[in-house]
Amino acid sequence: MKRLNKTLLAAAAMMAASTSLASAAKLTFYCSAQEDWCQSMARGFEEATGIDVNMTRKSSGETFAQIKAESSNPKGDVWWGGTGDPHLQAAEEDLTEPYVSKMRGELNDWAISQASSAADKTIGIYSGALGYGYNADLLKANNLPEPKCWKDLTKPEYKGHVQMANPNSSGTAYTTLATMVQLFGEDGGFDFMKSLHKNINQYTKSGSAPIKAAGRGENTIGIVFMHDAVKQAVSGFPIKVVAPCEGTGYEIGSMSIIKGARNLDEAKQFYDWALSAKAQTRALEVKAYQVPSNKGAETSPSAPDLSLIKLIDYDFKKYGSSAERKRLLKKWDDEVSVLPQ
Ligand code: S7P
Repeated sequence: MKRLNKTLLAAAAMMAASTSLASAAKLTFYCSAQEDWCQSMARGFEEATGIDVNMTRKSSGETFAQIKAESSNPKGDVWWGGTGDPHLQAAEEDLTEPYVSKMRGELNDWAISQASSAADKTIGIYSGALGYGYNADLLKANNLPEPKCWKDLTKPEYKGHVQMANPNSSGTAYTTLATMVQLFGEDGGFDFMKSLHKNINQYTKSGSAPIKAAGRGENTIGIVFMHDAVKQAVSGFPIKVVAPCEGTGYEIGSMSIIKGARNLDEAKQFYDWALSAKAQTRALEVKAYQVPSNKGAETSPSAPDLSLIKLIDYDFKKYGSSAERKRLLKKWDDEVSVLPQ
C-alpha cells in the first residue's frame, strides 16, 4: 500500500511538472540584428519577465522570406531588428500584425513615421547610415589610395578588394542597391552596381560580414552600415570608416509582430519592452552604435553622428514596397549578378 502511494505521488508530481512546463510563457523571437545583440535582447527580456525566449538570428531578407514561407502556419511571434524595407514589405503583404504600443510617446518622430506608413504593423527601433570601411593596413600594403566616394570603389585598382552582401538575403545590401538608384538615378545606379561588380571579391549572405572579414585582414573594403564598421574599429581592428562624398542612404531598423503569432500577449510584452530606454541602452554592451528610437536611451560618443553625414531623403515607402523591392532585386539578379567579373 505504502509503495502504491509513493508511486501515485511521484506520478502526480511528474504530471504537475509537465503541466507547468506546457503552460510556461514563451516567445519565439526572430532577430535580424547582430548575433550578440540578438542574444542580449533575448536574455534581457527573459530576465525582465521570466518568459522563455527561443531566438533565431537571420539576415533581414532571409527572415522576410521565412515569415512569408511560414505564413499559412506561423512559427514566429515577433521580428526584431534588420532594415526597415523588408518590414514594410511584410506589412504590405499582410504578414504582420498592427499594434500601437503605449511606449510611442518616448520615441523619435522617424520611428513613428515608419509605423504610420505601415498602418502600425511595424515601428522604428534604431537608425543608421550606410557607408563603407576599409582595412588601413591592407590598403597600405597594396599601395591603394584611400577611397572617399562611392564612385572610387568602381576604379580598376580596387579589383578584388571590395566585398558586399547579396541584396536578396541582406537588408544592408538592399539598402545599398536602393541608395544607388536614389543617388544616381535608375540607369546611373545600375551602371554603378555593374562597375562595382567587377571589383567585388564575394557577395556574402550577411550584411556585416564584409567588414568583419576586413577586420580579420581577409578583405580590404566592406560596404556596410557605418555603425558596423565603427564596431570593428573600436574593437581594435585597423578599420577606417568612410561616409561617402556623394551622400548616402540610411535605414530605420524596425520591429514587427508576426500575423498569427501563437504567443501574441508575450509578443506585445516584448514589443513594449524593446521600445523602452533601458532595453535600447543594452545596445552599448555589444557595441551596437545605431541611433536608438527611444529618446531617453543612451548613445555612445563612438556612434556615427547622423547630423554630420550627407544623407539622402531615402524614400522608405517606395523602396520598402513589395513591387519595388521585388523589381529591384530581380533586375539586380538578371543584370548585375550574372555579369562576368
Ligand atoms: O545590427 C547591425 C545591422 O547592420 O544589422 C542589420 C542588418 O540588416 C542585418 O544584417 P543583413 O544586412 O544581413 O540583413 C541592420 O539593420 C543593423 O543595423
